[in-house]
Amino acid sequence: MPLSIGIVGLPNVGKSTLFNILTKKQVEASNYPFCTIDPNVGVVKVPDERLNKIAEISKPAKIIPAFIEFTDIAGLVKGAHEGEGLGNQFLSHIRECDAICEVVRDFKDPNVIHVNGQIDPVDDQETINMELIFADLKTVEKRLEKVVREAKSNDKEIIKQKEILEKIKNLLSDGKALREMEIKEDEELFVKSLNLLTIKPIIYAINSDDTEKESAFNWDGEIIRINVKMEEEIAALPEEEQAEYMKELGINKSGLDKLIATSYKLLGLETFFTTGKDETRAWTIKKGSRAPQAAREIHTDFEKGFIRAEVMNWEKFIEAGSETKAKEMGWVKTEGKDYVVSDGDICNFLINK
Ligand SMILES: Nc1nc2c(ncn2[C@@H]2O[C@H](COP(=O)(O)OP(=O)(O)OP(=O)(O)O)[C@@H](O)[C@H]2O)c(=O)[nH]1
Ligand SMILES: [Mg+2]
Repeated sequence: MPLSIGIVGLPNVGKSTLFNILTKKQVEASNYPFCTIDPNVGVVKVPDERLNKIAEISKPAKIIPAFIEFTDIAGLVKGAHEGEGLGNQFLSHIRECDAICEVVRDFKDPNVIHVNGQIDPVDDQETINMELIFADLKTVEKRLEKVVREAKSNDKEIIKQKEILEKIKNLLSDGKALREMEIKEDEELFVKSLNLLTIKPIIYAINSDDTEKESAFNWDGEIIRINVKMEEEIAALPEEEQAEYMKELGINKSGLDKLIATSYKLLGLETFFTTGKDETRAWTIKKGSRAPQAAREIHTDFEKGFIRAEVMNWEKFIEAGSETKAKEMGWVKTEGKDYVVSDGDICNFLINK
């Protein structure tokens, strides 16, 4: 299952427009707050130039990219954590995502209403982030009440949980997100189990009519400027014409591709490849995965049946021009079950079936 990124932000900042061009799947995007009520999920191809270069050599019947999932979540407003504007429902959609893409408006357009009546990215970011912090605070306080009651039994584990919860409560009360807290190894499991919103990695997509502008924001995540309207125009063109149009606009890479690639990295994801006559394919793994876990991506049985892997770096494959040649050069290495797969490896797994 692909990992998912929830698109959040104030109403009318361009979330659905961004989602539509991400997925090319039509959901309602109109100049009306709260028009998106159900979350919309779209599976998005992760652009990767390496894949095509590998395929040029293997000439496979099929090319299959890696995927991540984006969810279009309706606009949050001040008070969402108290249920304002269907807030609780939307917050629960965010809870199901692995990371957050927060769209912040920095474009002027008198035809598009801003909920607060003025363009102020700093204020908007704070509004949204405080809602997420308040929502977490509510979760933590509720849990703390329960744990305080149980702590009377002097159970060591419960006492430790109480300490962790108090630490998190203090941080959140200071207006900070949980992603800013250093979490010790022995705290990790419990903290994860709380399923809090502000621990999720975050990427800020500033929807801006000036993508050259420096972003001097001191925010706790990746920041990308993207002109959603312009990306919409690019995406509307036939694929052959897109590059030409981008050249005219003086941009070499679509902001959309940058956003997808950054999101993928933000999730701690890496890519390995398999290639042959049938298909050249990109597979997604968590950074640091060992060969048997990588093999599992292809088929669950492959982890148990793993014997060994033949591995070569994708650039070496291109340089060699064929698998045979790469083998002759000694660039194909045999690796065992402890091998940590690197981003860009081309793998061939030998499996005991
Ligand atoms: N000028 C301009 N208009 C934009 C831009 N991005 C989006 N819009 C317009 O803003 C309006 C709202 O966009 P949506 O994508 O529906 O906004 P949303 O964030 O999904 O809004 P909710 O779902 O109501 O929270 C639409 O009319 C868009 O065409 C932009 O970069 N520039
Ligand atoms: Mg929307």
